[in-house]
Amino acid sequence: MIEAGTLIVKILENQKVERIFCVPGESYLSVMNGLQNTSIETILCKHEGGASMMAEADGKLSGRPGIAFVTRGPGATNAASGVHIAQQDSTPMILFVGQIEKEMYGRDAFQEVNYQEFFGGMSKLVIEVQEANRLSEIISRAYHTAMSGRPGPVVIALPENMLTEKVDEKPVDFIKKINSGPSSKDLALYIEEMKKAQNPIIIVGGSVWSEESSKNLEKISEILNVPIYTSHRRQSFFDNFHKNYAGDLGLAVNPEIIKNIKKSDFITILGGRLSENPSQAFTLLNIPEHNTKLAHIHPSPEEIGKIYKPEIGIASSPIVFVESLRITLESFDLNFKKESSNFREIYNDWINMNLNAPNNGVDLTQGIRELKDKLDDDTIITNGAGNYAVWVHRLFRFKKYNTQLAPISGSMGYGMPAGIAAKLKHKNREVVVFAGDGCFQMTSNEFATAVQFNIGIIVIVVDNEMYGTIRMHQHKNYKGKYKHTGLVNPDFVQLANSMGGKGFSVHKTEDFVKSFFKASEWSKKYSLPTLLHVKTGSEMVLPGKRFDQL
Ligand SMILES: Cc1ncc(C[n+]2csc(CCOP(=O)(O)OP(=O)(O)O)c2C)c(N)n1
Ligand SMILES: [Mg+2]
Repeated sequence: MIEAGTLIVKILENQKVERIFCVPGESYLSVMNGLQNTSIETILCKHEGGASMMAEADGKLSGRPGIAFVTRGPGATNAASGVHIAQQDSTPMILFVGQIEKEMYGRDAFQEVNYQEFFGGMSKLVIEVQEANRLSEIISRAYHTAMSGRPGPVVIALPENMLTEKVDEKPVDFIKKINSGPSSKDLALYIEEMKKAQNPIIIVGGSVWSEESSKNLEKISEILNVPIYTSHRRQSFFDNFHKNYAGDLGLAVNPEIIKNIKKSDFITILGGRLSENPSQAFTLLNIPEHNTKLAHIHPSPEEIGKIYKPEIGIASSPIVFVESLRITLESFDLNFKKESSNFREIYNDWINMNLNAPNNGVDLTQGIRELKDKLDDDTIITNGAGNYAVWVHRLFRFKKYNTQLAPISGSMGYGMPAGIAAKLKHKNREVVVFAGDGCFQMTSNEFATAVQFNIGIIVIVVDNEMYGTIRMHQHKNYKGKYKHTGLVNPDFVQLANSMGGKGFSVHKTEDFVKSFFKASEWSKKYSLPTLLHVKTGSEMVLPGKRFDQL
């Protein structure tokens, strides 16, 4: 007989969970006790928002649920930020919440929250475990739910007195991901439409991808002779140096990309949903019916037809779809000669465009341009939300799969916890976090977590002394009225030093790369985080654009 809390740990061991992210609480002491003696690493965070974002990023990297543990109402409400990201970004994740004792329900007991009501609208499943002997069944269901169809978050509430029950249950074995796939008829129809099309394009997105599927898509693009666009913040799903890569559908998008997509006579949305940002506020395609042919391939049939009515709808994991399509295409000798389009020229022009520099402060454009050429291909770049991220998305080029971790949900504060999760998973790779001064201060406390767990990441804080994105919107809508978007910042270098890492300041563009490598060396030597405080001034609002040029 073992305590239910220990059974949970054994179930997670069977799932090959490498680490969990948590803020402790007395409500789940029994699980914490189980975690004393296990191969699973426990990452103690400073805030449940950080813990849940780390778990979400872990899920993004592994394709299996990232795991977070938090306690009761205060922990769960703090953790909601990561759950919401998992929902919007379609990331498998399980949030375990220590719950009050069963006998006290409904009395507004200490820290009581109705999790069904609270998380109901932002998770795939919220479930409370009433009997310890059903833990294997419920966690098995949670794993299947989090990974299947459109992946997403599951919340499991664990009443305190259930956790201390003694049980004699077998922990459920490893739970495999169930994949949907295309029928041979689906594939034949799709290939038929590809043959007829003059200038087809494919837009890659979603979350069910892998290194191998990215390679399969390269092959497909070569055989079909089709340009590949990546969706917002999914730039590393396709090698940006490949001759068929055509650019990304992000914020502040290249207008030529929009023109090209609008000219296409056959558009494939592959894996994603073409949500608000990549669809440029739902203006890219007509809704519900576009005026040219549309194929939508998504792991969940419920997502197909939700917004766009496709000519061809295929409920398939994109991983399985591209594998089957590649094999089918390679077994025939088909000729897919298409109109030659100038998509690659458009992409290169955009990447290499001459962009105005600021009169004062560091020129982020030049800094990133110089840095990107010097980093290894497997470097992982993370960020949160803010205009600084537009520089990152526009100027970086991603070669290897899943080297970009950025929230589709547009959550500030994501870069720091995502960077921690990435470095824990890939200890020998460089991890670079980009954060605005506003963004960083949402999760800067997790810098101390990185110190505690010897996580040698480099955090680049882009300091323009404001919530620049919102200032930009003020400028566009209420020109001249800029109250409530200015920031009085701490001394970021001292902040990093005081937490036990090391801060470096960058005041001149020419010092950017030099300081970066100093920071990188220090991080490697001591296995501790470093911070690069980059003073950009407040002149530039977007790459190459001053406020007065908006
Ligand atoms: C959690 C969260 N709160 C608020 C916002 C709204 N928001 C979007 S960008 C932004 C400002 C970001 O400021 P900063 O990180 O300094 O980047 P900058 O725009 O100045 O480059 C705000 C407040 C958000 N996206 N996420
Ligand atoms: Mg800022």
